[in-house]
Amino acid sequence: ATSYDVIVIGLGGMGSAAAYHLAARGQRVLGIERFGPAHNLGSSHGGSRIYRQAYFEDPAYVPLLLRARELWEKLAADSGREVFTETGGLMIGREGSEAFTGTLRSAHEWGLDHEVLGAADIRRRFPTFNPAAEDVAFYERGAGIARPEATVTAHLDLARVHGADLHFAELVLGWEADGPGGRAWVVTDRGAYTADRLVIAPGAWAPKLLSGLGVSVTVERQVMYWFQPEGGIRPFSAERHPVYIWEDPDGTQIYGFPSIDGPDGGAKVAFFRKGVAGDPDHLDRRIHPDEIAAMAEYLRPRIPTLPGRFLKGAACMYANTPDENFVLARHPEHPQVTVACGFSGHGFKFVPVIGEILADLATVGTTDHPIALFDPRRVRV
Ligand code: PYC
Repeated sequence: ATSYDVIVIGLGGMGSAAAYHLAARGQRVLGIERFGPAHNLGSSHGGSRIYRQAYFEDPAYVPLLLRARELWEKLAADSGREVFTETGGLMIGREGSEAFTGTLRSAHEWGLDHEVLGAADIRRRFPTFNPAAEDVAFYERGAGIARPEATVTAHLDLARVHGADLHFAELVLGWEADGPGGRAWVVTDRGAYTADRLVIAPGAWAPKLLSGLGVSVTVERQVMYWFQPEGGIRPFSAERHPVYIWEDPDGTQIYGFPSIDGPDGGAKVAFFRKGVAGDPDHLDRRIHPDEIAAMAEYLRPRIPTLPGRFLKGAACMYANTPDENFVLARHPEHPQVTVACGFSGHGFKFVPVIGEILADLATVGTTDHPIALFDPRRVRV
């Protein structure tokens, strides 16, 4: 079997970042991906992901987001690709909501710059939105858009520059690890490989490739929608329009983006969660008329001009843990194996820092980044 320092299984958002950070540290890296580079069959496609700092999910994510932002800038400079665009971000909800009050809590805890807007301020500053009188919003200037395909391509290109071998259209059939301190082995449909360390970043294939973690990962089908707004795209341009998450009193959240694909590209919007269970090998990739109608109907009272004309949709997958926190750790049963999974629909904004953490864990065994929240032993389900 051909031998490496580290083999990375899965070259989507997280795996491609790990391959780059490991190769840049001088490790001999093999990356293996079942599909092509920057493909659209997993969780890292669709042109845009939200980046935000005042994190309602848990303030413990904030230091990682601050480091991620530095690394987004570095990745853009090193690759010459537009991987990140600052647009500002608006979190709309009621007092007490996750989107508003949770975000504010993080901002206060970490002293993050922000503005609080009432319904009239929201309407004046961002006239595409039609909030209820009781809605309030948290605005942060440093939020923006991370671009998944450009990011994966940038990390893959840079990994190659640093000497990584990257294999595409190669299916991992299985992996094994010898006892503690021993080597790891990977068998694919094309060959067998061995390495001192393994990094497994399987995305939605986590339930099929990983066992013994002690935390369950379940796969959810999600749909992204692009609409051409009524009255034109101008009010949705990235110079005028923030990324946003809008939470209803019943807990439903939508999220969306300004228009970034030119005058005919529309603007993207989606429900955050509320998906149905999916199997990554048999995902329903069609976008059904009733789904489009439900989204358009939901948008009409809230962002009235957005659902002008439906342009296209795309299905992707979340890989959810029970508490929606990531799994990022050495494998509890195999210290030479590092795992990154369960990003639960909110991982992409962290991609560059996850790559750095995976490189730390795979080479040194520990990291200075705060990752206690991602220990697979935190929940037993
Ligand atoms: O993490 O901001 C986010 C997000 C919004 C929708 C899916 N993820």
